[in-house]
Amino acid sequence: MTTRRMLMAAAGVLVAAAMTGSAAAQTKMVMKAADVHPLGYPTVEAVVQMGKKLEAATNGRLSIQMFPSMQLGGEKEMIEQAQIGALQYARVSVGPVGSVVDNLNVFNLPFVFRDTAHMRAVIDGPIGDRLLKEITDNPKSGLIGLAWMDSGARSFYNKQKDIKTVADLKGLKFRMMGNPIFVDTANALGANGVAMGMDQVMNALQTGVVDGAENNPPSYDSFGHVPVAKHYSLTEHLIIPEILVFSKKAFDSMSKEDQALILKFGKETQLEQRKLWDERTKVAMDKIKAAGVNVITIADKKPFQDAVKPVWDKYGAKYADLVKQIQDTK
Ligand code: GTR
Repeated sequence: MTTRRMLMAAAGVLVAAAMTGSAAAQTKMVMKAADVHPLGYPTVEAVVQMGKKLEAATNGRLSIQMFPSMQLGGEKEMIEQAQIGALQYARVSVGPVGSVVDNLNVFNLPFVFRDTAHMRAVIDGPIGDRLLKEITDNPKSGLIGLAWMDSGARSFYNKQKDIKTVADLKGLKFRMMGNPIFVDTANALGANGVAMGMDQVMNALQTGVVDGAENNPPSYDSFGHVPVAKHYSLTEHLIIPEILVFSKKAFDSMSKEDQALILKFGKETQLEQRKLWDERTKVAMDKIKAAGVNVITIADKKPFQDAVKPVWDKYGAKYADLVKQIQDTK
């Protein structure tokens, strides 16, 4: 993280203690939240709404100031800021959190979920609860796991050509999120995976450092990549939930009552965000098609699933128990 960002992060924390009555009960806190997406995006909107609920429940004593659109950097930087307590809420993909709490990487394996409905059943059930708790209980994470959010399925888009088969991916350079599993996934498919934060992707696409990237329809649209990379193939190779985490350092400084509110309203965002997600996905897909993008449906994903076997050979065994439970989830 740059010094400038560190300073911005630290300066944005506004904690004013009103010294009448019990200090814990009276502490006014403007908590900072960050997201890589702009205002109005489902994950951002869900956290803004949660802030309003917190304000209403505490007569304005607890509130949230949202820093959208990568104002505080990429997700890796946001996680670091939450760990040191300079940021309270970070809404990030599970992708980068896998480097902090290893078991979360199970969600980062290609084709681990049958479809998005399966992913929802898993995050809403005991596996979802267990993994959120693992974040909170891990003494090294510095984070409290509050809720999962929806992020649909990720598919490849690129500047060069329609991708219909695995062979079509050969030699193309794709930006992947910063986690070795994703780079290995792109490589196993015959492409070249290049890891970078979202803050660098637009430039990399424009300058040709990469030929494409991969994401769900709302992100492909809202990051402004549609006009730059007009071939979109619904490979749906990764279905990675989003996660809302809270700074453990900040949490530990709060009263028990306030902690309970953070947990309760945090968890409620899981289903609230989902509604916003479904609406936004429809709108984004319509926009993508209206922009003249070739949206290719992949009827048979089996060749893609077969091609990523090396990724499963390399990482899968470690998570075998969780994978089995995921597969058994109806
Ligand atoms: C989006 C996701 C972000 C971030 C981004 C990326 O779908 O909402 O959290 O992971 O993808 O590709 O960096």
